[in-house]
Amino acid sequence: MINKSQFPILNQTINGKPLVYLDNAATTQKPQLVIDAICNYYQTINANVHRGVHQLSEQATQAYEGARHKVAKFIHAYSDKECIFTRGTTESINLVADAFVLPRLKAGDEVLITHLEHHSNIVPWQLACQKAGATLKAAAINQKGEVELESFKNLISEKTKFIALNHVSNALGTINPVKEMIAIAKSHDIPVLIDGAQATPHVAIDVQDLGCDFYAFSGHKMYGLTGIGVLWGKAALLENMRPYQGGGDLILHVSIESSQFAPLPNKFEAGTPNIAGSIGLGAAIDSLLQVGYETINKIENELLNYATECFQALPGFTIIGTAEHKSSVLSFVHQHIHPHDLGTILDAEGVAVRSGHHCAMPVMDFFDVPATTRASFSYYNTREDIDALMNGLQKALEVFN
Ligand code: C6P
Repeated sequence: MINKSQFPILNQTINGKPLVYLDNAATTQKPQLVIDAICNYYQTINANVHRGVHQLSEQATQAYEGARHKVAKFIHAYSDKECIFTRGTTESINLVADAFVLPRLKAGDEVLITHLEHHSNIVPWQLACQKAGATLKAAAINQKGEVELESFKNLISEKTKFIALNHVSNALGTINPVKEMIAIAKSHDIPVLIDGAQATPHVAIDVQDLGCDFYAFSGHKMYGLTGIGVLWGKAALLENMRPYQGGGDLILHVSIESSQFAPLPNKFEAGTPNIAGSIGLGAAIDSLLQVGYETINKIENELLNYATECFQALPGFTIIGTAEHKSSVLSFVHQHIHPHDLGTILDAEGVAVRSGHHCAMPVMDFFDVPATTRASFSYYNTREDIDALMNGLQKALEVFN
């Protein structure tokens, strides 16, 4: 049974109005189950992992590795050791750019992304390409905000050494046909990373079925904490990569002259990890699976359809991003009212949305807008929340008339 009361933060007023939280693509709120898991960890078993023989350290290690096991099952990894805990999607992508792509990239090579990417899936590739003298290419998108598959195919050549694609666009909500795109990449023998930051809260992930080489996601977008995320990679590739950072916990033996690195996954987890964050991510996975993607999709699709319908009655607004396959994101602009003004007026009504470029400036450039206002829905949102959004937008129209 889905109940907002399972998310304590939602039970408050903002500016004297009940909070309506529609900024879930930026970060989701945390269910009591996740909050309890963190409290329980700190109240009962807090200790460093992989280090002590004392009981607390063993319990903390068990809980930490238990969370890794949950992650592995959640994304259908071949094994737990392929799941590296990172700070989030951004760090996961940087890890691959630095430790896998850069050492294999030569002058004249190309890395391929799409025009729909978040900056976290653009800038690491720019940095790697600049260092290697390689070129970053981006497949075109259409007016609906969908990737043009012909452009994607046409940009692949023998120069293409790596492909990085988002699964779901944060700015528009487009769900990309990544399985098909991965198959195209694989027919050319090109390794692929999928940025799954916006996918895991909405789409069941099976990395084996997708056929990609790396999959990156963040805990906080899927009801877990900030500062924790995952890089999944095929063991054979991870094993042949150099460590991304040096430090404790990733070594077998160190002398002043050289170091021998620990096997996966420790090789990529230098220093004391985010133990509480990992345990919270395990609890977040439990809570997501308890609700189930079928229910999540049913609720979120209904909310998206209802909100899209409601927009027809609002004069002067345009929805940006009308892809056939969309997650529960509604990005929009008004012909006269700036997105930041819309965001401020909505905030006065207790409605939290995001206004800005959403760290996807190439998408904004394509649609020739400086920014959009973005409402992004979770399964804990209701039709009443959409009504509050619409009332807030009506107020904005009155203010600016
Ligand atoms: N998008 C948004 O409001 P981090 O910050 O590492 O957890 O995630 C980065 C990231 C990467 N890819 C995509 C598709 C994303 O949406 C994000 C984060 C947030 O849209 C914050 S900018």
